[in-house]
Amino acid sequence: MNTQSKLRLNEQNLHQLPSTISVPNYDRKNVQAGIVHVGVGGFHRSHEAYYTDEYMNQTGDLNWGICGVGLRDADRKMKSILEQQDYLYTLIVKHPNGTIENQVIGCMTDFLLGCDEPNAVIQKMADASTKIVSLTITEGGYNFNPATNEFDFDNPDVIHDLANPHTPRLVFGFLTAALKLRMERGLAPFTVQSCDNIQHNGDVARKMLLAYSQKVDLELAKWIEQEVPFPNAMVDRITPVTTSADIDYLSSELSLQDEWPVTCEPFHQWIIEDKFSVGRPQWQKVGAQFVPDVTPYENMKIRLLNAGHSVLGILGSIHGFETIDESVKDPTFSQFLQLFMDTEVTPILPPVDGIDLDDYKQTLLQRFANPNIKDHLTRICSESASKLATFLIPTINDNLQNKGNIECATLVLAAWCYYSDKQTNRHNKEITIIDVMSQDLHIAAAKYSLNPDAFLQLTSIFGDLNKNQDFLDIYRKQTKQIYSDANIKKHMQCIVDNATLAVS
Ligand code: CS2
Repeated sequence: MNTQSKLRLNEQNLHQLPSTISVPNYDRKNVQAGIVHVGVGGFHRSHEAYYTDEYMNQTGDLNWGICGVGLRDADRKMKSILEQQDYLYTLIVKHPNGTIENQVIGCMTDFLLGCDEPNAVIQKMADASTKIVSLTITEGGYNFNPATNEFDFDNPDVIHDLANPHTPRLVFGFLTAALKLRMERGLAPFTVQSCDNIQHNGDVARKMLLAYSQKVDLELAKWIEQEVPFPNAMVDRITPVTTSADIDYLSSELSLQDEWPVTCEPFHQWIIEDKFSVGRPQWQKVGAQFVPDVTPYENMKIRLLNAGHSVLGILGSIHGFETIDESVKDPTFSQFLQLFMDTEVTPILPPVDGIDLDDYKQTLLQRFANPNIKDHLTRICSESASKLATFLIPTINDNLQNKGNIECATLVLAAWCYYSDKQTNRHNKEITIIDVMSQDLHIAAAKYSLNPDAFLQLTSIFGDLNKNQDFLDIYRKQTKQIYSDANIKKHMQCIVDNATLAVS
Protein backbone atom coordinates (compact mmCIF):
# COMPACT_ATOMS: atom_id res chain seq x y z
CA MET A 1 0.00 0.00 0.00
CA ASN A 2 1.25 3.48 -0.80
CA THR A 3 1.58 5.24 2.53
CA GLN A 4 3.26 8.27 0.94
CA SER A 5 0.02 10.11 0.24
CA LYS A 6 -1.62 9.16 3.52
CA LEU A 7 -1.98 11.59 6.35
CA ARG A 8 -0.65 10.33 9.65
CA LEU A 9 -3.00 10.95 12.52
CA ASN A 10 -1.39 13.56 14.75
CA GLU A 11 -2.00 17.06 16.07
CA GLN A 12 -0.33 18.77 13.15
CA ASN A 13 -2.50 16.99 10.55
CA LEU A 14 -5.72 17.18 12.53
CA HIS A 15 -7.23 19.99 10.54
CA GLN A 16 -6.32 18.60 7.13
CA LEU A 17 -8.38 15.43 7.50
CA PRO A 18 -11.26 14.79 5.09
CA SER A 19 -14.47 16.50 6.16
CA THR A 20 -16.12 13.09 6.63
CA ILE A 21 -14.02 12.60 9.75
CA SER A 22 -15.13 14.73 12.66
CA VAL A 23 -12.38 16.18 14.83
CA PRO A 24 -12.33 17.89 18.25
CA ASN A 25 -13.69 21.45 18.05
CA TYR A 26 -11.75 22.50 21.15
CA ASP A 27 -8.15 23.64 21.39
CA ARG A 28 -6.27 20.58 22.62
CA LYS A 29 -3.41 22.74 23.94
CA ASN A 30 -5.74 23.92 26.69
CA VAL A 31 -6.87 20.49 27.85
CA GLN A 32 -5.87 19.73 31.47
CA ALA A 33 -5.89 16.15 32.67
CA GLY A 34 -8.39 15.80 35.54
CA ILE A 35 -8.82 12.05 35.07
CA VAL A 36 -6.24 9.27 35.26
CA HIS A 37 -7.52 6.16 33.55
CA VAL A 38 -6.04 2.71 34.18
CA GLY A 39 -6.61 0.19 31.37
CA VAL A 40 -6.69 1.99 28.02
CA GLY A 41 -8.19 -0.69 25.79
CA GLY A 42 -10.84 -0.52 23.11
CA PHE A 43 -13.68 -0.22 25.58
CA HIS A 44 -12.32 2.78 27.45
CA ARG A 45 -11.61 4.49 24.15
CA SER A 46 -15.14 3.88 22.79
CA HIS A 47 -16.89 4.72 26.05
CA GLU A 48 -15.55 7.00 28.80
CA ALA A 49 -13.12 8.76 26.44
CA TYR A 50 -15.88 9.13 23.84
CA TYR A 51 -18.26 10.69 26.42
CA THR A 52 -15.50 12.98 27.66
CA ASP A 53 -14.54 14.10 24.16
CA GLU A 54 -18.21 14.79 23.35
CA TYR A 55 -18.49 16.69 26.61
CA MET A 56 -15.54 18.89 25.67
CA ASN A 57 -16.94 19.45 22.18
CA GLN A 58 -20.29 20.50 23.56
CA THR A 59 -19.33 22.52 26.61
CA GLY A 60 -15.77 23.72 26.04
CA ASP A 61 -14.93 22.66 29.62
CA LEU A 62 -11.38 21.39 29.11
CA ASN A 63 -10.55 20.46 32.70
CA TRP A 64 -11.28 16.77 32.30
CA GLY A 65 -8.61 15.49 29.96
CA ILE A 66 -7.53 11.89 30.44
CA CYS A 67 -4.04 10.68 31.28
CA GLY A 68 -3.95 7.03 30.21
CA VAL A 69 -2.15 4.45 32.32
CA GLY A 70 -1.13 0.93 31.43
CA LEU A 71 0.31 -1.24 34.17
CA ARG A 72 1.75 -4.14 32.20
CA ASP A 73 4.35 -4.67 29.55
CA ALA A 74 1.50 -5.66 27.22
CA ASP A 75 0.37 -2.00 27.30
CA ARG A 76 3.62 -0.79 25.76
CA LYS A 77 2.29 -0.95 22.19
CA MET A 78 -0.73 1.22 23.06
CA LYS A 79 1.53 3.77 24.74
CA SER A 80 3.92 3.94 21.83
CA ILE A 81 1.20 4.30 19.17
CA LEU A 82 -0.75 6.89 21.13
CA GLU A 83 2.44 8.82 21.81
CA GLN A 84 3.30 8.89 18.08
CA GLN A 85 -0.24 10.12 17.33
CA ASP A 86 -0.23 12.85 20.00
CA TYR A 87 -2.78 10.70 21.90
CA LEU A 88 -5.32 10.94 19.06
CA TYR A 89 -7.23 7.99 17.65
CA THR A 90 -10.24 7.41 15.41
CA LEU A 91 -13.52 5.99 16.64
CA ILE A 92 -15.20 4.10 13.78
CA VAL A 93 -18.90 3.79 14.60
CA LYS A 94 -20.59 1.11 12.47
CA HIS A 95 -24.35 1.18 12.07
CA PRO A 96 -26.34 -1.94 11.15
CA ASN A 97 -27.36 -0.39 7.80
CA GLY A 98 -23.75 0.05 6.73
CA THR A 99 -23.41 3.74 7.61
CA ILE A 100 -20.04 4.50 9.18
CA GLU A 101 -19.22 7.57 11.27
CA ASN A 102 -15.60 8.42 11.94
CA GLN A 103 -14.66 10.64 14.82
CA VAL A 104 -11.19 11.58 16.07
CA ILE A 105 -11.14 11.59 19.86
CA GLY A 106 -8.93 14.25 21.37
CA CYS A 107 -9.38 14.21 25.14
CA MET A 108 -6.35 12.08 25.98
CA THR A 109 -3.32 14.10 27.04
CA ASP A 110 -0.66 11.61 28.03
CA PHE A 111 0.09 7.94 28.70
CA LEU A 112 2.19 6.46 31.50
CA LEU A 113 3.39 2.88 31.76
CA GLY A 114 3.36 1.61 35.34
CA CYS A 115 5.84 -1.21 34.79
CA ASP A 116 8.46 1.28 33.48
CA GLU A 117 7.81 4.29 35.65
CA PRO A 118 5.75 3.32 38.70
CA ASN A 119 6.64 6.49 40.55
CA ALA A 120 5.38 8.69 37.70
CA VAL A 121 2.02 6.91 37.87
CA ILE A 122 1.83 7.24 41.66
CA GLN A 123 2.78 10.93 41.51
CA LYS A 124 0.25 11.63 38.75
CA MET A 125 -2.55 10.02 40.75
CA ALA A 126 -1.43 11.84 43.88
CA ASP A 127 -1.31 15.22 42.17
CA ALA A 128 -4.03 17.68 43.21
CA SER A 129 -5.04 18.11 39.55
CA THR A 130 -6.24 14.49 39.45
CA LYS A 131 -9.89 14.39 40.49
CA ILE A 132 -10.91 10.95 39.26
CA VAL A 133 -9.01 7.68 38.80
CA SER A 134 -11.13 5.51 36.55
CA LEU A 135 -10.62 1.84 35.83
CA THR A 136 -11.25 -0.70 33.11
CA ILE A 137 -9.12 -3.51 34.44
CA THR A 138 -11.50 -6.39 33.50
CA GLU A 139 -13.32 -8.65 35.94
CA GLY A 140 -10.07 -10.47 36.77
CA GLY A 141 -8.28 -7.22 37.64
CA TYR A 142 -10.23 -6.86 40.89
CA ASN A 143 -8.31 -9.82 42.25
CA PHE A 144 -11.14 -11.36 44.21
CA ASN A 145 -11.91 -14.99 44.63
CA PRO A 146 -15.38 -15.30 43.05
CA ALA A 147 -16.40 -18.12 45.35
CA THR A 148 -15.60 -16.23 48.57
CA ASN A 149 -15.75 -12.67 47.19
CA GLU A 150 -12.65 -11.89 49.24
CA PHE A 151 -9.38 -10.30 48.09
CA ASP A 152 -6.91 -12.93 46.93
CA PHE A 153 -3.78 -12.35 49.02
CA ASP A 154 -2.16 -15.48 47.53
CA ASN A 155 -1.65 -13.80 44.16
CA PRO A 156 2.17 -13.52 43.72
CA ASP A 157 1.78 -9.96 42.41
CA VAL A 158 -0.04 -8.98 45.61
CA ILE A 159 2.76 -10.53 47.67
CA HIS A 160 5.23 -8.55 45.56
CA ASP A 161 3.29 -5.29 45.98
CA LEU A 162 3.00 -5.60 49.74
CA ALA A 163 6.77 -6.06 49.95
CA ASN A 164 7.50 -3.29 47.41
CA PRO A 165 4.98 -0.49 47.97
CA HIS A 166 6.89 2.01 45.79
CA THR A 167 7.07 -0.24 42.74
CA PRO A 168 3.73 -2.01 42.64
CA ARG A 169 2.43 -4.13 39.78
CA LEU A 170 -1.30 -4.19 40.45
CA VAL A 171 -3.77 -1.36 40.52
CA PHE A 172 -4.42 -1.68 44.27
CA GLY A 173 -0.74 -1.05 44.99
CA PHE A 174 -0.82 2.11 42.86
CA LEU A 175 -4.07 3.43 44.34
CA THR A 176 -2.86 2.79 47.88
CA ALA A 177 0.51 4.49 47.34
CA ALA A 178 -1.13 7.51 45.67
CA LEU A 179 -3.87 7.89 48.28
CA LYS A 180 -1.27 7.65 51.04
CA LEU A 181 0.58 10.61 49.50
CA ARG A 182 -2.65 12.59 49.22
CA MET A 183 -3.53 11.90 52.84
CA GLU A 184 -0.03 12.93 53.98
CA ARG A 185 -0.22 16.09 51.87
CA GLY A 186 -3.62 17.04 53.28
CA LEU A 187 -5.28 16.74 49.86
CA ALA A 188 -8.80 15.50 49.27
CA PRO A 189 -8.84 12.01 47.76
CA PHE A 190 -9.71 11.34 44.15
CA THR A 191 -12.84 9.40 43.24
CA VAL A 192 -12.24 5.79 42.20
CA GLN A 193 -14.56 5.17 39.28
CA SER A 194 -14.89 1.61 38.09
CA CYS A 195 -16.03 1.07 34.49
CA ASP A 196 -15.92 -2.72 34.51
CA ASN A 197 -18.74 -5.22 34.03
CA ILE A 198 -19.04 -6.31 37.61
CA GLN A 199 -22.14 -6.05 39.68
CA HIS A 200 -21.63 -3.20 42.17
CA ASN A 201 -18.32 -2.46 40.50
CA GLY A 202 -17.66 0.52 42.80
CA ASP A 203 -18.45 -1.49 45.92
CA VAL A 204 -16.17 -4.29 44.75
CA ALA A 205 -13.35 -1.84 44.00
CA ARG A 206 -13.86 -0.36 47.47
CA LYS A 207 -13.90 -3.69 49.26
CA MET A 208 -10.75 -4.88 47.47
CA LEU A 209 -8.88 -1.62 48.03
CA LEU A 210 -9.82 -1.59 51.72
CA ALA A 211 -8.67 -5.20 52.16
CA TYR A 212 -5.36 -4.41 50.49
CA SER A 213 -4.74 -1.05 52.16
CA GLN A 214 -5.47 -2.49 55.60
CA LYS A 215 -2.37 -4.66 55.16
CA VAL A 216 -0.35 -1.55 54.29
CA ASP A 217 -1.46 1.09 56.78
CA LEU A 218 -4.49 0.99 59.07
CA GLU A 219 -4.78 4.75 59.37
CA LEU A 220 -4.75 5.09 55.60
CA ALA A 221 -7.36 2.35 55.24
CA LYS A 222 -9.61 4.21 57.68
CA TRP A 223 -9.18 7.41 55.68
CA ILE A 224 -10.02 5.60 52.44
CA GLU A 225 -13.06 4.04 54.08
CA GLN A 226 -14.34 7.42 55.22
CA GLU A 227 -13.29 9.73 52.41
CA VAL A 228 -12.97 7.99 49.05
CA PRO A 229 -16.12 7.69 46.92
CA PHE A 230 -16.50 4.65 44.67
CA PRO A 231 -19.59 5.29 42.51
CA ASN A 232 -21.14 2.16 41.05
CA ALA A 233 -21.82 2.35 37.33
CA MET A 234 -23.34 0.45 34.46
CA VAL A 235 -21.29 0.79 31.30
CA ASP A 236 -22.27 -0.37 27.84
CA ARG A 237 -21.01 -0.22 24.28
CA ILE A 238 -20.09 -3.26 22.20
CA THR A 239 -16.50 -2.80 21.10
CA PRO A 240 -14.86 -5.62 19.17
CA VAL A 241 -11.10 -6.04 19.00
CA THR A 242 -9.54 -3.71 16.40
CA THR A 243 -8.47 -5.62 13.27
CA SER A 244 -6.07 -4.83 10.46
CA ALA A 245 -9.19 -4.39 8.29
CA ASP A 246 -10.15 -1.36 10.43
CA ILE A 247 -6.71 0.18 9.92
CA ASP A 248 -6.87 -0.59 6.19
CA TYR A 249 -10.35 0.91 5.91
CA LEU A 250 -9.16 4.29 7.24
CA SER A 251 -6.10 4.16 5.08
CA SER A 252 -7.72 3.15 1.81
CA GLU A 253 -11.08 4.92 2.14
CA LEU A 254 -10.00 8.07 3.94
CA SER A 255 -6.23 8.19 3.37
CA LEU A 256 -5.73 8.32 7.12
CA GLN A 257 -2.90 6.45 8.77
CA ASP A 258 -4.11 5.55 12.26
CA GLU A 259 -2.21 2.63 13.79
CA TRP A 260 -4.84 1.76 16.39
CA PRO A 261 -8.38 3.00 15.77
CA VAL A 262 -11.38 1.62 17.66
CA THR A 263 -14.53 0.17 16.09
CA CYS A 264 -17.83 0.11 17.96
CA GLU A 265 -21.60 0.02 17.64
CA PRO A 266 -23.67 3.24 17.73
CA PHE A 267 -25.47 2.29 20.98
CA HIS A 268 -23.91 3.51 24.21
CA GLN A 269 -25.13 3.78 27.77
CA TRP A 270 -23.57 4.92 31.03
CA ILE A 271 -25.51 5.04 34.27
CA ILE A 272 -23.58 6.28 37.27
CA GLU A 273 -24.14 6.97 40.95
CA ASP A 274 -23.48 10.60 41.68
CA LYS A 275 -20.77 10.29 44.36
CA PHE A 276 -17.61 12.23 43.52
CA SER A 277 -15.11 13.72 45.99
CA VAL A 278 -13.73 16.64 43.99
CA GLY A 279 -16.10 17.19 41.10
CA ARG A 280 -16.73 15.49 37.80
CA PRO A 281 -17.52 16.35 34.19
CA GLN A 282 -21.19 17.07 33.52
CA TRP A 283 -21.38 13.86 31.49
CA GLN A 284 -25.20 14.04 31.70
CA LYS A 285 -24.95 16.78 29.04
CA VAL A 286 -23.85 14.10 26.59
CA GLY A 287 -26.21 11.32 27.56
CA ALA A 288 -24.85 9.74 30.74
CA GLN A 289 -27.48 9.24 33.44
CA PHE A 290 -26.84 9.92 37.11
CA VAL A 291 -29.02 7.90 39.49
CA PRO A 292 -29.05 7.27 43.26
CA ASP A 293 -28.79 3.48 42.88
CA VAL A 294 -27.42 1.76 39.83
CA THR A 295 -28.03 -1.82 41.02
CA PRO A 296 -31.08 -2.66 38.89
CA TYR A 297 -29.45 -1.30 35.72
CA GLU A 298 -26.22 -3.20 36.36
CA ASN A 299 -28.08 -6.42 37.07
CA MET A 300 -30.10 -6.09 33.93
CA LYS A 301 -27.12 -5.38 31.70
CA ILE A 302 -24.73 -7.94 33.13
CA ARG A 303 -27.25 -10.75 33.34
CA LEU A 304 -28.83 -10.13 29.94
CA LEU A 305 -26.20 -8.61 27.67
CA ASN A 306 -22.94 -9.97 29.04
CA ALA A 307 -24.37 -13.36 29.94
CA GLY A 308 -26.16 -13.41 26.58
CA HIS A 309 -22.82 -12.87 24.89
CA SER A 310 -21.34 -15.80 26.83
CA VAL A 311 -24.30 -18.03 25.93
CA LEU A 312 -23.76 -17.32 22.23
CA GLY A 313 -19.99 -17.38 22.64
CA ILE A 314 -19.50 -20.79 24.27
CA LEU A 315 -22.27 -22.58 22.39
CA GLY A 316 -21.44 -20.82 19.11
CA SER A 317 -17.75 -21.75 19.40
CA ILE A 318 -18.59 -25.44 19.71
CA HIS A 319 -20.95 -25.17 16.77
CA GLY A 320 -18.18 -23.58 14.70
CA PHE A 321 -19.42 -19.99 14.44
CA GLU A 322 -16.86 -17.20 14.45
CA THR A 323 -18.78 -14.08 15.42
CA ILE A 324 -21.76 -12.96 17.49
CA ASP A 325 -23.80 -11.74 14.52
CA GLU A 326 -23.29 -15.09 12.78
CA SER A 327 -24.49 -16.96 15.89
CA VAL A 328 -27.56 -14.85 16.58
CA LYS A 329 -28.65 -15.05 12.95
CA ASP A 330 -29.18 -18.79 13.41
CA PRO A 331 -32.82 -19.27 14.54
CA THR A 332 -31.95 -22.00 17.06
CA PHE A 333 -29.39 -19.72 18.68
CA SER A 334 -31.67 -16.68 18.78
CA GLN A 335 -34.59 -18.71 20.14
CA PHE A 336 -32.35 -20.28 22.76
CA LEU A 337 -31.03 -16.88 23.79
CA GLN A 338 -34.56 -15.49 23.98
CA LEU A 339 -35.62 -18.46 26.11
CA PHE A 340 -32.67 -17.96 28.43
CA MET A 341 -33.46 -14.26 28.81
CA ASP A 342 -37.21 -14.74 29.26
CA THR A 343 -37.35 -17.78 31.51
CA GLU A 344 -34.10 -17.69 33.46
CA VAL A 345 -33.08 -14.05 33.76
CA THR A 346 -36.24 -11.94 33.56
CA PRO A 347 -38.00 -13.67 36.50
CA ILE A 348 -35.14 -12.82 38.87
CA LEU A 349 -34.61 -9.20 37.75
CA PRO A 350 -36.16 -6.54 39.95
CA PRO A 351 -38.13 -3.90 38.00
CA VAL A 352 -35.90 -1.31 36.37
CA ASP A 353 -37.08 2.28 36.51
CA GLY A 354 -37.87 3.73 33.08
CA ILE A 355 -36.96 0.54 31.19
CA ASP A 356 -39.30 -1.82 29.39
CA LEU A 357 -37.51 -5.16 29.64
CA ASP A 358 -39.15 -6.56 26.51
CA ASP A 359 -37.85 -3.61 24.49
CA TYR A 360 -34.44 -3.92 26.13
CA LYS A 361 -34.18 -7.60 25.14
CA GLN A 362 -35.39 -6.87 21.62
CA THR A 363 -32.78 -4.14 21.25
CA LEU A 364 -30.12 -6.54 22.52
CA LEU A 365 -30.94 -9.07 19.82
CA GLN A 366 -30.76 -6.29 17.21
CA ARG A 367 -27.43 -5.05 18.57
CA PHE A 368 -26.00 -8.58 18.52
CA ALA A 369 -27.19 -8.97 14.93
CA ASN A 370 -25.37 -5.85 13.67
CA PRO A 371 -23.58 -7.41 10.68
CA ASN A 372 -20.88 -4.74 10.63
CA ILE A 373 -19.67 -5.38 14.16
CA LYS A 374 -17.72 -8.54 13.65
CA ASP A 375 -17.43 -9.29 17.34
CA HIS A 376 -15.32 -12.42 17.43
CA LEU A 377 -16.21 -15.27 19.75
CA THR A 378 -12.56 -15.45 20.81
CA ARG A 379 -13.00 -12.04 22.47
CA ILE A 380 -16.38 -12.94 23.93
CA CYS A 381 -15.06 -16.21 25.41
CA SER A 382 -11.78 -14.71 26.63
CA GLU A 383 -11.50 -14.88 30.42
CA SER A 384 -14.68 -16.93 30.63
CA ALA A 385 -13.62 -18.14 34.06
CA SER A 386 -14.19 -14.72 35.55
CA LYS A 387 -16.97 -13.77 33.14
CA LEU A 388 -19.18 -16.80 33.76
CA ALA A 389 -18.61 -16.52 37.50
CA THR A 390 -19.88 -12.94 37.32
CA PHE A 391 -22.44 -12.99 34.51
CA LEU A 392 -24.04 -16.44 34.53
CA ILE A 393 -23.46 -18.50 37.69
CA PRO A 394 -25.23 -15.98 39.97
CA THR A 395 -28.33 -16.43 37.77
CA ILE A 396 -28.19 -20.21 38.28
CA ASN A 397 -27.79 -19.73 42.03
CA ASP A 398 -30.74 -17.32 42.22
CA ASN A 399 -32.92 -19.72 40.24
CA LEU A 400 -31.91 -22.68 42.37
CA GLN A 401 -33.00 -20.72 45.39
CA ASN A 402 -36.31 -19.66 43.78
CA LYS A 403 -36.97 -23.04 42.15
CA GLY A 404 -36.69 -21.34 38.75
CA ASN A 405 -35.45 -22.71 35.41
CA ILE A 406 -31.76 -23.39 34.93
CA GLU A 407 -31.60 -25.55 31.81
CA CYS A 408 -30.26 -22.98 29.35
CA ALA A 409 -27.60 -21.59 31.71
CA THR A 410 -26.58 -25.07 32.79
CA LEU A 411 -26.16 -26.14 29.16
CA VAL A 412 -23.61 -23.34 28.82
CA LEU A 413 -21.61 -24.72 31.77
CA ALA A 414 -21.88 -28.30 30.45
CA ALA A 415 -20.73 -27.07 27.03
CA TRP A 416 -17.93 -25.08 28.65
CA CYS A 417 -16.64 -28.30 30.25
CA TYR A 418 -16.52 -29.96 26.82
CA TYR A 419 -14.96 -26.81 25.27
CA SER A 420 -12.27 -26.63 27.97
CA ASP A 421 -11.55 -30.35 27.74
CA LYS A 422 -11.42 -30.80 23.96
CA GLN A 423 -10.46 -27.23 23.00
CA THR A 424 -11.99 -27.98 19.61
CA ASN A 425 -15.34 -27.34 17.99
CA ARG A 426 -17.71 -30.08 16.86
CA HIS A 427 -15.70 -30.45 13.64
CA ASN A 428 -12.52 -31.08 15.68
CA LYS A 429 -11.14 -27.71 14.66
CA GLU A 430 -9.02 -26.07 17.33
CA ILE A 431 -10.58 -23.19 19.30
CA THR A 432 -8.35 -20.34 20.47
CA ILE A 433 -8.88 -19.95 24.21
CA ILE A 434 -7.63 -16.89 26.05
CA ASP A 435 -8.01 -17.31 29.80
CA VAL A 436 -5.60 -16.94 32.70
CA MET A 437 -7.21 -20.09 34.04
CA SER A 438 -7.15 -22.04 30.75
CA GLN A 439 -4.68 -24.62 32.07
CA ASP A 440 -6.67 -25.29 35.26
CA LEU A 441 -9.88 -25.41 33.27
CA HIS A 442 -8.41 -27.92 30.84
CA ILE A 443 -6.98 -30.17 33.54
CA ALA A 444 -10.24 -30.25 35.49
CA ALA A 445 -12.45 -30.74 32.42
CA ALA A 446 -10.22 -33.47 30.99
CA LYS A 447 -11.01 -35.64 34.04
CA TYR A 448 -14.59 -35.91 32.78
CA SER A 449 -14.41 -39.59 31.82
CA LEU A 450 -13.16 -40.48 35.32
CA ASN A 451 -15.50 -38.17 37.16
CA PRO A 452 -18.35 -36.35 35.37
CA ASP A 453 -18.36 -33.60 38.03
CA ALA A 454 -14.60 -33.00 38.03
CA PHE A 455 -14.90 -29.64 36.24
CA LEU A 456 -17.18 -28.33 38.99
CA GLN A 457 -14.47 -28.89 41.55
CA LEU A 458 -12.99 -25.55 40.50
CA THR A 459 -14.84 -23.99 43.39
CA SER A 460 -13.28 -20.56 42.90
CA ILE A 461 -15.54 -20.42 39.81
CA PHE A 462 -18.48 -22.68 40.60
CA GLY A 463 -18.80 -22.18 44.35
CA ASP A 464 -21.03 -24.87 45.83
CA LEU A 465 -22.81 -25.89 42.63
CA ASN A 466 -21.21 -29.34 42.84
CA LYS A 467 -23.19 -29.93 46.03
CA ASN A 468 -26.57 -28.98 44.62
CA GLN A 469 -28.53 -32.06 43.53
CA ASP A 470 -31.04 -30.16 41.37
CA PHE A 471 -28.20 -28.59 39.44
CA LEU A 472 -26.18 -31.81 39.24
CA ASP A 473 -29.09 -33.77 37.76
CA ILE A 474 -29.31 -31.39 34.82
CA TYR A 475 -25.57 -30.83 34.43
CA ARG A 476 -24.79 -34.56 34.35
CA LYS A 477 -27.51 -35.26 31.81
CA GLN A 478 -26.36 -32.41 29.59
CA THR A 479 -22.62 -33.17 29.73
CA LYS A 480 -23.42 -36.78 28.86
CA GLN A 481 -25.41 -35.64 25.83
CA ILE A 482 -22.69 -33.27 24.63
CA TYR A 483 -19.88 -35.80 25.09
CA SER A 484 -21.82 -38.38 23.12
CA ASP A 485 -22.82 -35.92 20.39
CA ALA A 486 -21.11 -32.56 20.04
CA ASN A 487 -23.86 -31.26 17.77
CA ILE A 488 -24.67 -28.57 20.31
CA LYS A 489 -27.44 -27.10 18.22
CA LYS A 490 -29.42 -30.33 18.54
CA HIS A 491 -29.34 -30.05 22.35
CA MET A 492 -30.26 -26.37 22.24
CA GLN A 493 -33.16 -27.04 19.89
CA CYS A 494 -34.40 -29.79 22.18
CA ILE A 495 -34.54 -27.36 25.14
CA VAL A 496 -36.33 -24.77 22.98
CA ASP A 497 -38.84 -27.37 21.73
CA ASN A 498 -39.56 -28.70 25.22
CA ALA A 499 -40.16 -25.17 26.48
CA THR A 500 -42.54 -24.49 23.60
CA LEU A 501 -44.41 -27.74 24.30
CA ALA A 502 -44.66 -26.90 27.98
CA VAL A 503 -46.27 -23.54 27.18
CA SER A 504 -48.74 -24.85 24.58
C1 CS2 B 1 -18.79 -8.76 26.43
C2 CS2 B 1 -18.56 -7.31 26.78
O1 CS2 B 1 -16.76 -9.91 26.42
C3 CS2 B 1 -17.76 -9.65 27.06
O2 CS2 B 1 -17.95 -10.05 28.16
O3 CS2 B 1 -20.04 -9.16 26.84
O4 CS2 B 1 -17.29 -6.89 26.45
C4 CS2 B 1 -19.62 -6.43 26.13
O5 CS2 B 1 -19.43 -6.36 24.75
C5 CS2 B 1 -19.63 -5.05 26.74
O6 CS2 B 1 -19.84 -5.16 28.10
C6 CS2 B 1 -20.71 -4.21 26.08
O7 CS2 B 1 -20.98 -3.13 26.86
